[in-house]
Amino acid sequence: MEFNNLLLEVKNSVATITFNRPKALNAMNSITMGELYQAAKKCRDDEDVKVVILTGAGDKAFVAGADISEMQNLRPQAALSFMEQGQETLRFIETMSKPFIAAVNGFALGGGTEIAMACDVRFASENARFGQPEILIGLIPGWGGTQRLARIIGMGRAKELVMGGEQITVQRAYEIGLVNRIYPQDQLMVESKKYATKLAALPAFALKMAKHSINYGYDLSLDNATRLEAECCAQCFSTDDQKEGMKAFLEKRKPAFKGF
Ligand code: CO8
Repeated sequence: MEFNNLLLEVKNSVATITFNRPKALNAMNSITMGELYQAAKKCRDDEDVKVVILTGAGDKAFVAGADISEMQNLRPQAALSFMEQGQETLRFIETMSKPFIAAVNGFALGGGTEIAMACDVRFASENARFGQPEILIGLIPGWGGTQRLARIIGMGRAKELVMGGEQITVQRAYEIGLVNRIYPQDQLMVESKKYATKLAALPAFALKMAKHSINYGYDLSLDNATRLEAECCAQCFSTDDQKEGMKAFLEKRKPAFKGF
């Protein structure tokens, strides 16, 4: 499948999707968002893909937001369609059975922070900057930013960022739990791929259950959420990988997981 604004590479069980409009700092227009959805589906359906990395082309930006030139003349209904397209795509990524790593290599503003937040973990380079600056152009976030940011960093900090529109450094993003790890720019992809390769070798069904339990348990009551967790954990006992993992532990050897 050929894309205009994305690159998709699959190597050693890891897919890398690169936003590829560096001249516009990888700003997301509707074509790119559509391609992201298609690329994510392709990764879901490709049995060779175990983990997906999202990153941006160039050394300046991950994604500098939704494309302002495309948005400037939208009427509310068309704006809503663009938001729905983005929200569906990001929810698809967030709930897909395979892990997603955001390798944030520069500006992740507005829609860029929103895309990163839909991923399971966020690694970032030392020059990365985050923020929800929509308020500065007369908007609020529309691709889940008001909701995921509050869930990840807490409501008080989310309100500060969304209402004030300031950018924050990667160090601050790390302090407030928005970023998991910081790397020098030239190490970001090396380390992201290393981590992805590590995940790719883990039991795929258990990884899927881990993601599912956290995603779908988060907004439930503790009673229902722990029940969901127990059901997900119980299902792992139906896999060969659970048997192999425990057997290998008891035999003091490395497990050979098959992915089911
Ligand atoms: N949209 C379109 N073009 C962009 C964007 C963008 N978000 N960001 C950068 N560009 C373009 C610039 O216009 C410029 O193009 P050109 O060379 O043709 O003039 C090129 O990228 C380089 O940008 P700058 O010259 O501005 O580079 P600087 O290093 O000076 O500044 C910044 C970098 C700080 C990242 C700056 O470009 C900037 O502030 N960008 C906009 C950031 C922003 O406001 N993002 C949020 C957008 S709104 C959003 O994401 C809402 C998402 C969901 C809502 C959907 C509703 C329908």
